[in-house]
Amino acid sequence: MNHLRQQAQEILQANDRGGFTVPTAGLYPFQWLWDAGFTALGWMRFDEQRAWRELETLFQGQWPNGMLPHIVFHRPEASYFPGPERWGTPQASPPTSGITQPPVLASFVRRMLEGARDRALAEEKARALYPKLLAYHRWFKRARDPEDTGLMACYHPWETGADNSPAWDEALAQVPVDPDLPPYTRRDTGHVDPSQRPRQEEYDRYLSLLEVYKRDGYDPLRLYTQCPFRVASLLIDCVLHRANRDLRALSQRFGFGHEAEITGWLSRSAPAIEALWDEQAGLYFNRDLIQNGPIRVGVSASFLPLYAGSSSPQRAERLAQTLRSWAQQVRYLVPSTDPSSPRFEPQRYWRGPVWAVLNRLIAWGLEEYGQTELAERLRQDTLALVRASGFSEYYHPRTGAGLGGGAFSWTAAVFLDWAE
Ligand code: 9WN
Repeated sequence: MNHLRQQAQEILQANDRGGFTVPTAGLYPFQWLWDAGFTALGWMRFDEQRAWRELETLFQGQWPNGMLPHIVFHRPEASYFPGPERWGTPQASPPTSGITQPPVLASFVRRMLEGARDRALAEEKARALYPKLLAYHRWFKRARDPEDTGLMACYHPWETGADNSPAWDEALAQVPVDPDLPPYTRRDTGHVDPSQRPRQEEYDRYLSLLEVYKRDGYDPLRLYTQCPFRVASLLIDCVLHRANRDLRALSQRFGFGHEAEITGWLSRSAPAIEALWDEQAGLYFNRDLIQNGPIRVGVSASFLPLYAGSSSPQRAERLAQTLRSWAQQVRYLVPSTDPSSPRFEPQRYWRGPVWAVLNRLIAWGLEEYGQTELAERLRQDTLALVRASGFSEYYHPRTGAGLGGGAFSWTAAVFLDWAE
């Protein structure tokens, strides 16, 4: 295992661009929001100073309204599309995208603080990050849940982190392809076999949504009623619920005094997440906010209410049963789509492959509900995939083959954080 730890460290070092870590060279040459969170957990295992720096650099891209964008374009790079010109956001220095991603950061800051060897450094850094985290979470509540429903409106599959998940098929199909869509060349399929990436018709709609944002001046409240793609995503809502619990703990620890405000948010999000439960399916479903109905396809995020901590012990037990039934159909947990779904595609990105980061989040949840055997199974499966196929972006749940980009930062980071 030691040589793999060594290799994982070397991947983070090789992907380090001076204060930020690219997810992988070529395919993703900038800093991504939730990748930065996981990557910081990895850096913590061998260079704490550098770990904190990852997050500080990410926050250089925070918007004045508190939004934290999903990509920060620290310096120009032609190997990725769409870059800053296509996003055309008001944010110039550094330029950024105009949407967010699963807000793992407050939880990871708390975790980094609690696990730090250099306590004084961790106290100083976490205290300094706190106001920025609070501004980000306040933005979520204000911009994405103005009616106080407890669920956040997401405006793009990219925001959910699980871009081409079959959960978004119908909602995305409702997005009209812009008849004046400026021509573009995809870069992703130059780096990765197209059979492992989203389809062209999805990309046309991903890009059409950018034209809507630009026309609407990136006004979040206008998008709240006008955006042709609006979903409540378990990845955003469960991660945010958990992050708010951790933000509240940080507020208390440092004496910032925001506990009542955050408790108010939590009291709305917990029942709203639980209302996504489907008794017959034995899991949670995402929700289409335009059709106003559940999206009935099981995905790996369907287990995340365990990570949020909103499930009852009965529902947690039922989720564990559902996960065991998935395990009968694949060799490695957790496939990103229910393997019995007709939409399951074991090699295509978020339509079937296993992602180490989802395994990590789900396992945290399982542990907290006392499902230690299943949590350990997820850990062992993740380590086995790395041993068999290296540090890939994602893996085939039946063969264990490595898919997507290679020498991948968050996979290396999860390994460093999770291997003994
Ligand atoms: C768009 C960087 C990111 C991850 C996402 C993953 C993928 C980007 C893309 O790569 O998305 O954000 O262009 O495919 O889906 O979760 O953060 O690793």
